[in-house]
Amino acid sequence: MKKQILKYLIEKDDFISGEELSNIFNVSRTAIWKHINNLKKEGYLIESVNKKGYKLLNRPDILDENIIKEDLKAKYFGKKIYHFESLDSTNNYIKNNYLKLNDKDIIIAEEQIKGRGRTNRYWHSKKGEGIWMSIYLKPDILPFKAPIITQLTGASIIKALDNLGIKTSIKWPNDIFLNDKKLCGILTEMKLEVSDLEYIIVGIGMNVNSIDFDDEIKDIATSIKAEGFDISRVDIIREILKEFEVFYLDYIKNEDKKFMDICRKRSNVLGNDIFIIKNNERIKAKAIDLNNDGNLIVLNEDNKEEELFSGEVSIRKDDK
Ligand code: BTX
Repeated sequence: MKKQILKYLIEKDDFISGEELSNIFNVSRTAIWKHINNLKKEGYLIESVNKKGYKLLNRPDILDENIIKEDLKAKYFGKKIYHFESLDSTNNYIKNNYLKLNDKDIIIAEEQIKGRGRTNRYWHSKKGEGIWMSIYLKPDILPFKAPIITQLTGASIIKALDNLGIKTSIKWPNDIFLNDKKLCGILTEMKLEVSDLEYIIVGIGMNVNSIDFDDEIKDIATSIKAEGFDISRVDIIREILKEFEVFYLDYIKNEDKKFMDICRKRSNVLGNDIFIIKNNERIKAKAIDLNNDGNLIVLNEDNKEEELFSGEVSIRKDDK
């Protein structure tokens, strides 16, 4: 009921009397008043004027489904958004509930208690400080075509932030950097049923409002705000969903991979000396290209070309 009243206030964008609301929702005016008070406690700024009623003036920076949808340009992604105050991990939520979810559903949490990166590394996801979001996908593609969706997502994020005036780069295959620090990570997971693809989960973790980072990451991490930009999480999510939708549908329908051009152009490893981390070994190499399968081509120490598959290795920049 509270959410419906809120939706109504958002759409109305003007005063509406308690009486009118009580007629619409078929409850007493006192019940309406209680819901309005609860919304105020959550941070919604609602003006109450005698004889005129209630008007929504301002909303808190929360990632509510209705707020995101209000000016969403994506047609399919964002149709259904599940928003939680707290989850262990938005990727885990999908794993545990996928039978109840539909293709393209979005899961967002204000905080994650056990946010995960690759190989189960901890992903810091404090309350209200970032975008902790997962997209549930059930495309009709062969499993080997799924991993490149990490880079498709990376290109969407780069484009989304470009639209908002923030120029980022991508560290192959799954990290977005801003001013040489890690802004965002992508964790793509999939489930196979025998040899068929059951689903893909694309998890996106982006630091937006964080200023104080925990010791473990304070030298390597940054946020939109820490770099001097004042952009709401809602606006960033809308842009990401819009750009992701274009690349994703083109890829699934036509195998179009033009997103790889962005990954190449905005790579912060191509042309650089790197270390390849494989089975606890650290091997020096030079990153020279990114092919259309999303694999990194390197020159190893014997000057031989080698193709690196994103699922199998991770890389470090030479100076890190
Ligand atoms: P990754 O394995 O590339 O990066 C993990 C590493 O990044 C950590 O070991 C740590 O050094 C560093 N790190 C941890 N937290 C942060 C942070 N907030 N900002 C910058 N650096 C950090 C990257 O994995 C993929 C992360 C995906 C996170 C999303 S959030 C929504 C979804 N749910 C979930 O559990 N994971 C994904």
